[in-house]
Amino acid sequence: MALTALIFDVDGTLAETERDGHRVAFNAAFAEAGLAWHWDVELYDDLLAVTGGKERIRHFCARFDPAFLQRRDATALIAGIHAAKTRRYGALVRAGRIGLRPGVERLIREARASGIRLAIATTTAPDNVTQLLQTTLGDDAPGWFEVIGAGDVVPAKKPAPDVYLWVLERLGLDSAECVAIEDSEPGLEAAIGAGLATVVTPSAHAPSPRDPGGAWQGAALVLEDLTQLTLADLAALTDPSTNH
Ligand code: XBP
Ligand code: MG
Repeated sequence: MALTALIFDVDGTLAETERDGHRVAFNAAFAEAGLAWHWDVELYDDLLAVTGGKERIRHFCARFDPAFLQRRDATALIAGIHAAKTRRYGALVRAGRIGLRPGVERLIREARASGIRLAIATTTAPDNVTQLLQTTLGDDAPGWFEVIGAGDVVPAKKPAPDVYLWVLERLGLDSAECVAIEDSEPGLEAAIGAGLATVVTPSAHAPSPRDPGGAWQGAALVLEDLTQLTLADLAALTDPSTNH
């Protein structure tokens, strides 16, 4: 089948957002709420195994502050902390603290110029996607993406395939016509689970395969970054005659 659409992950794929973006914003939100929690880089690397900010906070509490989860209003409190974190993250992005990874802008612009449809499948909150695209690519950039699947659009976040299936359904496309671009092990698992050929550009911070022998199993291509990736390479991944 011909390549019809590219589906991008956001965090770790479009930009290295985690260590100096999301992590910093979580800590600022914890301080704002008067909580003594602090996520250093080492702890955060570990917590990244759980995708989704609210889910990550809950997982942290289960391990380090179980009494917090006993509170009757724990779910609302977590939602409030997460909303503050989203505001803090947006401010960091708008301040220009997060740039796109190498090759991302070129690939997006080439795909647009060639009529390849674009979409996003991410775990992060919708506001975070809008802010990042507008700050790095321009105010109209969110509109370049025909479908944006983000945050809580599906209850089961990556590594479940649900957000990719949600995006494919709205694009009205079969997975065989699309390629996903991911950076992490949960992201790869989600994309493969939806039947997508997947290019992985490993993030410096997102979860990598724990077993080095099984590194990025199932990925169609693993690249350091997107600088050398062409539309012809991507089209080959959707063409069964090339035997990928
Ligand atoms: C990214 C995530 C997100 C961010 C935080 O995963 O796991 O949870 O760390 O974003 P992916 P929110 O790159 O696979 O989308 O706090 O907005 O959830
Ligand atoms: Mg990612």
